[in-house]
Parts: sequence; structure tokens; C-alpha cells
Amino acid sequence: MARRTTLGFASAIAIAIVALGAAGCGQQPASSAASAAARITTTPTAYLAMDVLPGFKLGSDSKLHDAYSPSTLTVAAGKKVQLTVYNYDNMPHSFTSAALGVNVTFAPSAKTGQASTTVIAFTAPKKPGHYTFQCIKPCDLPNGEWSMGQPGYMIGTLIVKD
Ligand SMILES: [Cu+2]
Repeated sequence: MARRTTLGFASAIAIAIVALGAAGCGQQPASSAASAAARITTTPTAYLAMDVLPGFKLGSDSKLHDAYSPSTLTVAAGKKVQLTVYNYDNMPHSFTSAALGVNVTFAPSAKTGQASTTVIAFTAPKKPGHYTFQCIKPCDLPNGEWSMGQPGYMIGTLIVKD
């Protein structure tokens, strides 16, 4: 019994070592690529992605509403941002923010389940903080444009970190 326990423990250690080794190998190319990118430029682009989903998010009124997903994005201060937006709604929406100097409309999706794709490029503010963006195209129409006035739905936040 004691011998079996010892063997079991040894096997567990061997498995743990193998797992660690595998994890290490798996991570190596990514970290190498990251350090290579850091050598190329001091302000690499931050690639962000977001969906616009119709009738997707449950509201406090127990109805489903149009929403950005995710509605909160995070980026480092002063970084170049490339934000790809996939609009799954058959209505146009927008990413509008005076503070960020961005006002871009997303075309409606041509077919259910097939998003229109829009790439927005801008530079994150140098000052850390929470920057609001919102949709200014009339939307969430079955609910009287409810989403348009609701943070977490068609009002989102870009968190700019130090
Ligand atoms: Cu909208």
C-alpha cells in the first residue's frame, strides 16, 4: 500500500514536470514574438475587437436589447489602436466619441449571422481614464431605443490605463 502511494506520487511529479515542459514550449514562441515586436517599435498597435449584437443582452426591463459586446475595452495610454467591429445587426450602428475623436458608422449585416466588418484606427489618449463611446444611430427600435441611453448596451467605455 505504502509502495503504491509512493509510486503514485512519483508519477504525479513526472506528469507535472511534463506538463510544465509542455507549457513552457507552448509559451516560448509567443513571448519571443512579443519581445521582437517590442524591438521594432516602442508603441506597438493594440488590436481590439468588438461585436454589435441585436437583441442580445438582457436589460433591467427583462427584455433583450442591442449591445456592444464587450462594451468595455481596455488599452494602454497613447497606444495606437486598431479596433475591428463586427456588426451582426441588419441595422447600422456607430462608434462615436468626441473625447476620442472618433465617429464611425458600421454598415448593416447583409445576412443573418454574417457580420459587416469595420476597422477603426485611432490613438488612445495619453491621459489615463474612462472614455465613453456610444452609438448615435437609432437602434434597439423594438424597445424605443432603450439601449442608446444605457451604459453596457449601446454606450461603452474605453478604459485607458497608465
Ligand atoms: Cu446602435
